[in-house]
Amino acid sequence: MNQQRLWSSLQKLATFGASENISEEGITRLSLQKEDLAARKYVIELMKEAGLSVKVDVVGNIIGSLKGVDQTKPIVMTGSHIDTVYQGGRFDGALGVLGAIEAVRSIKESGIKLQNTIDVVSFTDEEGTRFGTGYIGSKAMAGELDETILQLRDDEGVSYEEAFCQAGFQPERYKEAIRNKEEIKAFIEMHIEQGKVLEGNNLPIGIVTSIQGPVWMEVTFEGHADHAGATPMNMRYDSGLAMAEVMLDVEKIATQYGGVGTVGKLRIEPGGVNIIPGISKFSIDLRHIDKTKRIDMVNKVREAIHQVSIKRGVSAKVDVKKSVDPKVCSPKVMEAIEEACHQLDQPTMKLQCGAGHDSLIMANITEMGMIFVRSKDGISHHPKEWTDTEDCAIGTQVLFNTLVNLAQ
Ligand code: HGY
Ligand code: MN
Ligand code: MN
Ligand code: MN
Repeated sequence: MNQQRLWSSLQKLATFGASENISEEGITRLSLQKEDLAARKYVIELMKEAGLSVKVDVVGNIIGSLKGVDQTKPIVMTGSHIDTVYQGGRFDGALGVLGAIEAVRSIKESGIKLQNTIDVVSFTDEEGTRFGTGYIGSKAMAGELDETILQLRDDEGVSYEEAFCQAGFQPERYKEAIRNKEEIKAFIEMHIEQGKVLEGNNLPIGIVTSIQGPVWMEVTFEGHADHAGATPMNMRYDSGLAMAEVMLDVEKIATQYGGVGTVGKLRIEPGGVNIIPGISKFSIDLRHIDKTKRIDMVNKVREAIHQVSIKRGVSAKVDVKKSVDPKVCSPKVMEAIEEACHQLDQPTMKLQCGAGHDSLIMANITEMGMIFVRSKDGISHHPKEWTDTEDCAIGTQVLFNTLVNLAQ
């Protein structure tokens, strides 16, 4: 495993979508936008340099294969994503794609002959930042993509379908991206932890036991835009105050259930200083590691939305944009990762995962496991996201051994 080669590929990938002042404004590389398309070309180049046979499927998943000795055996798959959030960091997703390319390239260079083929995948649109849903590439592979997704529009009004076609993909043929269960033996994703647990335990590597499931809702309150000066307080239908109340309800309910709740994206129309908000549109991201509690949280938040709409005389519309159940990682894959750490004399620990990943979807069609790599100060979805080069290298070496353990 060549640490320098990995590190320079991570720094090069970070340039695609980097703002001038990257340390303050980070990287914005939204799915299917020009920065993402340029980054995709770079990833394909890296896969070819690594000696992998590369194909891109109808929804833009980039798949680099290292052929195994026995083509009749199911493949071992590893990968992550290269799209980012707004003003994101250098490592979220990127480490799981570039680290996988480096691990498989090193396996090839080492001369080890593996029985099973290894596929390295860079999934399309994991984050969902641009079109408000996410996990598109993994959902297409798992047969969970439905065509309503293709009509979603970004903030500029561009539909997913248009964006796919402009990028040269064939979204209407999305069913061709489906991989059946039998052809995949296991899926492993290496990812930065994006939390503080590994750092708190002074460990570079963790083995994920389970992953929280996210629900994303888009709520629209419609009241009456009116004059801010001439309308008495008791004669208003203020959609902005309705939104404000529900934001606090989300915090209260998530805290009460021991889950997490976030309102990260919001918009008021018409949006003038002296106009009472007519329409307020906002996102709600709710997560819990326990499926039943997550359902209860969602129901409580829906009830809160309903109560506030009655109290304030505003109409409410709730669209669920994403709902993925929490997942437990495969003991078999966890064992392979643990064996890899043992082979490398690498102390590790088991931990839960708060963030969502393509692994949540891949768990629906195969044995899934995740390798976590330490995040500095637990920061992520932020320009200051950081993982030391040594930790990236250790994570990649653990992935190397895990892949060999599963595919030999
Ligand atoms: O939302 C998440 O947890 C991930 O970053 N997509
Ligand atoms: Mn992310
Ligand atoms: Mn990620
Ligand atoms: Mn309330």
